[in-house]
Amino acid sequence: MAKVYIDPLTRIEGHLSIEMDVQNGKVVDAKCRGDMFRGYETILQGRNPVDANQIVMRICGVCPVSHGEASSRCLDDAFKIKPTKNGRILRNLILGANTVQSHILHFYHLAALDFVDITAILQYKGSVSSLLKLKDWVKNDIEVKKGRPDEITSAGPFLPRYEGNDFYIKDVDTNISAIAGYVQALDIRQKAHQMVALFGGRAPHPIALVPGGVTTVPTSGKIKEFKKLLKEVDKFVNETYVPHVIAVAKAYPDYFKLGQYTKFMSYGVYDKDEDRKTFMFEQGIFDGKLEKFDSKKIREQVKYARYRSGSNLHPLKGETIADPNKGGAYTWVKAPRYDDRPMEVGALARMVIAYNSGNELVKKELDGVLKIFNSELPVVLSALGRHASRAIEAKMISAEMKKWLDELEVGKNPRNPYSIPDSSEGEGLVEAARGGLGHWIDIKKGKIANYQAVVPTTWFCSPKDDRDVKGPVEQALIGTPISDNLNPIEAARIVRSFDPCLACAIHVVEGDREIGKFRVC
Ligand code: NFE
Ligand code: MG
Repeated sequence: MAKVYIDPLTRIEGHLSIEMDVQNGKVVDAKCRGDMFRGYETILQGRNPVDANQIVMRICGVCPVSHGEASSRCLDDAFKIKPTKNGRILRNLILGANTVQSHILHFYHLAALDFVDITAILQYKGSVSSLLKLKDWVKNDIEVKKGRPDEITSAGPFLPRYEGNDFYIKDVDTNISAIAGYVQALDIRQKAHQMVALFGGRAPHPIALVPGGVTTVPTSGKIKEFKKLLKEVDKFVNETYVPHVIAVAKAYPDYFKLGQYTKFMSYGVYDKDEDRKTFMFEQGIFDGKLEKFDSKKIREQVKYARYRSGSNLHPLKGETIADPNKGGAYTWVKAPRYDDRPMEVGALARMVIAYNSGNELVKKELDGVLKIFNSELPVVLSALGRHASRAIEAKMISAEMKKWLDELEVGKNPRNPYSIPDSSEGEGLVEAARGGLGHWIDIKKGKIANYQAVVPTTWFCSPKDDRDVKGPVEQALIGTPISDNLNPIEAARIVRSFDPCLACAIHVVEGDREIGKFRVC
């Protein structure tokens, strides 16, 4: 049996390492480690409750919108208010623009280079200046790597890379097309950020998300500008992103069988009413069959996490007491469980729950994908299913955003007023790009007595729980074939298909510590 480490796992947000036992070319055991500690939940204690909104957005630069939205809803609940109709729609639009941006980021800039051969750009014969520039960068990266094969270099974004004969797509045209998509995606993400800023005040940390709605009054000028940007983003999603995901899926059909997991949770998202009763993507639990979601069943367990907080607490009573040297603990990520079960969250979870809830739009899109691959639903519960779900979702959200813009009431009130109660409790649930995000607040004497965030990556990158049941990524890795222990690209593909963000998952930074040395990936 060999120990195989990916430390750190690059091209994700934050620091994650994976430890695997590999026997006869297959993963037989896996540990998912979040290697840094931050501490936002403790920073919040004693502050004005409305400050939470702006502070929690600093948890992450990739999904600040979702933290701002979860926090606003959490304060809505604690202040006993609801958003106005405009406030609800503007929140949907800001979140939608951020999610589409995030999915494009994940596919092209975080995951694609596990499949696409970046060195194919050296055979590019065209004249697009950005691609010619890229050709020079890649050439330079290869030169640097030749001189210092075992060192991490900061020469460029593409190296070090996994080195193996059969790791990448062979067709030069497909590779060059995907690489052109990689470059174009940078520009499209900027446009999506501009969409966030139009109604959110700025990006990436929008200032307009507040309890009761959004501070930006929708004007016809802003709506027109948003529509213009959306048209370009929508075109890219339909004509470039979706076809590239299909090309990768056709080249790597095995990944419809790898990285499987079968328990899913969604808090429901893109609210259709101000009471959060109806959604574009439904709320629910799927574990062989659909179940009704009940947030009272959420707990965080810490047997293997570096905390001496009480274990198995509901987030309203949650604690964040760091214990860096705790015996047996192997991560800073807690183990959230729903009714004692580790749940996968994210676009795939949203699609599976919507599909099983009878969502006609999702059914049409998912059935379309299954038809292309001549397959049935279970294949979707896999690494490729996660990529496909993000692409489908980006397409659907882009289409839906056009309708939401038409539902806005020009010049009308985007938010309801609030007053801060002396004591109250609140819960704010939203679906971030990476999955279900929950914030909980306990207000005493008008200040934050306790604030807890349970984040998507905490769900899927969780360690073993109090009953020694592994987290979703750990379980999904078991059985993965590893062709070369020094280049475990197959495992990296599985982990990355979940789109981990450790900055979100732990929300704390331990300074003065070497995060790790690595020579793979
Ligand atoms: Ni830092 Fe985040 C998203 C949230 S993930 S990216 O999406 O919430 O755990
Ligand atoms: Mg937390």
